[in-house]
Amino acid sequence: MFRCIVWILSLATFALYGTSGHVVVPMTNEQLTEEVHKLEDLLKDLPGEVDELKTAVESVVERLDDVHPAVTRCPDGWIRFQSSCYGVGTEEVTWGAAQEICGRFGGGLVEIDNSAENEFVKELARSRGYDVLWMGATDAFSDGHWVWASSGRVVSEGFTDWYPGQQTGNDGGSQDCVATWRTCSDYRWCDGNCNDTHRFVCETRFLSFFPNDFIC
Ligand SMILES: [Ca+2]
Ligand SMILES: [Ca+2]
Repeated sequence: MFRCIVWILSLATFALYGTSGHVVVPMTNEQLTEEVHKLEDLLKDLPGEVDELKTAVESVVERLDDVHPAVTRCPDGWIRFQSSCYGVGTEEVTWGAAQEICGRFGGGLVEIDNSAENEFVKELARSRGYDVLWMGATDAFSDGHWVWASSGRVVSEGFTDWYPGQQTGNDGGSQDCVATWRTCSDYRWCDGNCNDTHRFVCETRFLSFFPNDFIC
């Protein structure tokens, strides 16, 4: 990603000033088209580079655990899994209220990145005997177009676990918020009315919870 940003800045600088530092004649259409194609190629590589960065961060965090375990702590009562902390809200609230509560802890309703995290969240519900847990995706702004609300990531571009037909239907009502649901084939994803009240799962990165006395 950093490489891409540097490239964009370099391109903008070159287009305005050339290599001499003086304002020059703008690039021709052909030159611009060629540079745009180079940028498009770089953008295609971004998802892979983001995954590499995530892996690198997790590796650094594991090392931090050895050096100073307190650095990677989660808020009291939260559970660590991979590179996040998870809090299960035990009160039944609307989807919007749940998102607001998660925000007070610097996070949001859980966003599922992979099958391991999905299974972890399902087990949070199973082990507690909870039928439903709100998660962080909504299609409130465009029916059937599901987005993870905190990050803005498009749900269909990553891991999904929809119960068949759930991501497109509204069951005659307004079902714009997603939850892991016991009755949806053992906690697969179903949509529900955002104003219904359920328990919920928050997610936040644990690195934002540095202890007050931590000294670098
Ligand atoms: Ca996540
Ligand atoms: Ca909907």
